Amino acid sequence: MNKPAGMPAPLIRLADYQPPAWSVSDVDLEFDLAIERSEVRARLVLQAGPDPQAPLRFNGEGLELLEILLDGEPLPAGRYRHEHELLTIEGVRHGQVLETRVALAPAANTALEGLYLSGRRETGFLLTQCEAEGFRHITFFPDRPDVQARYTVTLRADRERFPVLLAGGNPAGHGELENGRHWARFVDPYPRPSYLFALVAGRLERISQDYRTADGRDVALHIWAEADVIDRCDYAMDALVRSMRWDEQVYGRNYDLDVFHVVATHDFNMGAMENKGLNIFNAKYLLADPDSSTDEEYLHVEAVVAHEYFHNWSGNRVTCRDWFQLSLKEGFTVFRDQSFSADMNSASLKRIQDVSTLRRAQFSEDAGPLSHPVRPAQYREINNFYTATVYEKGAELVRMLAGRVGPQAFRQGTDLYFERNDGRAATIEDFVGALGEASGIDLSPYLAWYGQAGTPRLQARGNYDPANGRYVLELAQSTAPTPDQPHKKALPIPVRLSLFNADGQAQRLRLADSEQDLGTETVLELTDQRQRFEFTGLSQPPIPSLLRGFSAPVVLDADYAPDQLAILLRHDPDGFNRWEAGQQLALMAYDRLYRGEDASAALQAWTEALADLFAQPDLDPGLLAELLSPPSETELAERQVDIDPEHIHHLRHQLNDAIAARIGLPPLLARYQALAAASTSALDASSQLRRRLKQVLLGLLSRLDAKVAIPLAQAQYATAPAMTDRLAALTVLLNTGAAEAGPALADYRRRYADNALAMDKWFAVQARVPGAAALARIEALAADPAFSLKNPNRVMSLLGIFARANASGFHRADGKGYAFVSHQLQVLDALNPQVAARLATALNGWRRLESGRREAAHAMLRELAARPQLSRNLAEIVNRILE
Ligand code: 0A1
Ligand code: ZN
Repeated sequence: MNKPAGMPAPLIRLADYQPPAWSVSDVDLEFDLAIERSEVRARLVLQAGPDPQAPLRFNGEGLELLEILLDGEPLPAGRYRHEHELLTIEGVRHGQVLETRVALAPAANTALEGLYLSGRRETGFLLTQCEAEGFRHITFFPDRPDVQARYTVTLRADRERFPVLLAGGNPAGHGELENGRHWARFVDPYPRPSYLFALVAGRLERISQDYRTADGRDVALHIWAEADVIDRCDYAMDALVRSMRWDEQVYGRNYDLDVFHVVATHDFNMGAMENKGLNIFNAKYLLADPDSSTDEEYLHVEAVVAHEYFHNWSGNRVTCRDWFQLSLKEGFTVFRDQSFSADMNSASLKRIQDVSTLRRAQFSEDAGPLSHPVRPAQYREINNFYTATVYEKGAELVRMLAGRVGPQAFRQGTDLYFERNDGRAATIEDFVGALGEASGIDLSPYLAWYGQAGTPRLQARGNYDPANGRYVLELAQSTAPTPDQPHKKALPIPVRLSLFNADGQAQRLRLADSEQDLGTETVLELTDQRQRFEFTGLSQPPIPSLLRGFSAPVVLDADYAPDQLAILLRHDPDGFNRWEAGQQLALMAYDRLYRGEDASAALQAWTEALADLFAQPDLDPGLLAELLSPPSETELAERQVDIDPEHIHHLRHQLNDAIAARIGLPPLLARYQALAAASTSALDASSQLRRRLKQVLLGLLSRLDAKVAIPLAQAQYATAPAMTDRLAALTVLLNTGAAEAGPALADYRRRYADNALAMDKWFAVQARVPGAAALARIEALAADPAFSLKNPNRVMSLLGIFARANASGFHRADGKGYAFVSHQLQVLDALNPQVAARLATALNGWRRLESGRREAAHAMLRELAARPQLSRNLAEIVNRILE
């Protein structure tokens, strides 16, 4: 299944888009399934494109062609060619039926794309993954999303070995065959692209629930998993039902088949997949129980279940014309799942977490050579574009559009979009156009956001004139050049703002030349490079609270004084901007510490405000936990060139130390103990938030006085009622280097030896431990019999965490971290190119490292690029990083 590159894969460009020369209206698939060798018969009704004389060229990779017929007649060898992963036939006619029979080897498929085996040969089950271009590994087909066809799928297999047979669509019969075999048929009434095809076959258990849609359809919901984990699916079912209701209520979208299947697998390259009627999930995002899942994992399950379900409309009923439009379904669906989670939990905490993720994953992606627009203009390997930019920044763009048109017009716009494009393969213009039409607002300037890479910087400078009570806010934007885009345009940037006085009161807003009272919050739209906005009627110099709710995905550069930010941190009623003020203060302190300057003013303003907030008994514990957490090392590193990750790691410690010292040991301890005494495994939101605060407090205590914190962590580990507390305790034991960490790790391993997802966390928690000893620990773990390069979750838990979330451990000055990962990458690439490519993105920032590390990383990348056997996936990433 691996695709040796040989020569570089061709560059595919958005500008070259052409509708398909030959399309397919009806697909009839028959599978004879077995672990080692399966056979697929496909009957395709051909549809001519604009030129009926054009040759038919269908994709097909790794297929053993057994038979080929046209209108029932075998095609002679001279009538077709099968080379370079294409099947070419000249002289076919509209309406003819092309029939092929091919053989596949599922058990040998380690790339986990196409038809493959999950688990062991003796006990595992078969499943498929087709997005983006996996269907061509199953049969010959025009494997592109603008070919939409009606599918009938028949599965045949040994009943004993494969008692459960599932495919997307409605069930359309099943029965017995000779020799202990059986069959099942499925028909999907909705035309759909090939990437949404799926089947599952094997020994699986299920939980089920009946559901009636708002428009009156009775749907059977089934969640399937292997017997040992089926009792961990209840939360996913609960989340599914809530997602379905929410989409009915908020977007007016109903489910449209009689059955909805969800299946969990431990062997999956990504999070989950929205196949029509048959969602397939990485078990990590479906299974949950208090004993082995953290609170954070519960939130992920809720979000991913919703995400995949929401794709049924934003993705399946309306799909993408081509893969350049990927964010049409992904950005919109992430926005939808974010809104759902915000409605289910605390909206401001959700916003804080989403913005943190964006900054950590997307801003850093955008700051290196892998930077690309939300709608990329070109790619060599589409699987490399399932990125934070397409997903998370894409969601921010939808959020901006939604904010611009307002909630009512947004709903009218999405209704129009779904209605007009139902059953079609659409573009981003179709989406933005529908919102524009429904709202009567020209949104076309926002299209520039989709085509322009890089994170804009928004500069804000304020000037107050006490003589006339006027405040002039000057806003200016700039975006640094990115690969392929040396010149950047001005983008429309919505700046939601309030103005506060020194007592922390929001002022009424009135713009000069206008009589209108805008209330205490308004949105300014910066459309040019630079604009001035003048507010009148202010009796005191105002403190601007800018980009409230993070109204645009930009980096803000405002000339705040520490005291002004401290006022926002104490008083801003908007939870997000209150947190943001604290982050800005932390960054101000960090910048000074980094430059070796006096940081005391910023540190003092920040920690004093935090200590006061800490003392407020009624402050939401979840918000407090976030307030007490400085920006991540990745975010801090964004601010520098010549990065020394170890230095940054130490500076971040100093920020934590400053918070801990200011609050002081007795209050921290008292609060921790109060929370610990009330520990339960309850999953309600408030219990979760208190656990989160407890975890942050234990971390601060460990900075302040390890001798106090270690016994607390040890006790917390021993008595933890649920995984969140257990893992938090283990983290502190490991990070403090406590001798007690060893027995705790051994205990954890004994307890969870048979639980793959819990063992992933055992690897991850160790992979995250910073510092010089990290590499030796990782090497030992990579040699552990429980480690396997064949399982993507295990790979990401150890190597992914090490390379992407342990900067001080990975970016060693001696370059040995790079050498180790390079070796692993080469072995991994031969097994699973998608996962290898994802791991390699950890080196995106190499150019901004200090010179010694830069040289070492550069040498490693050049050496890797020179390897002859690299997959197309890894080759593209390494070459783009090197460009
Ligand atoms: N569409 C899925 C993500 C996905 C993409 C590619 C995959 O295999 C290469 C698998 C899943 C989603 O957004 O959930
Ligand atoms: Zn998605």
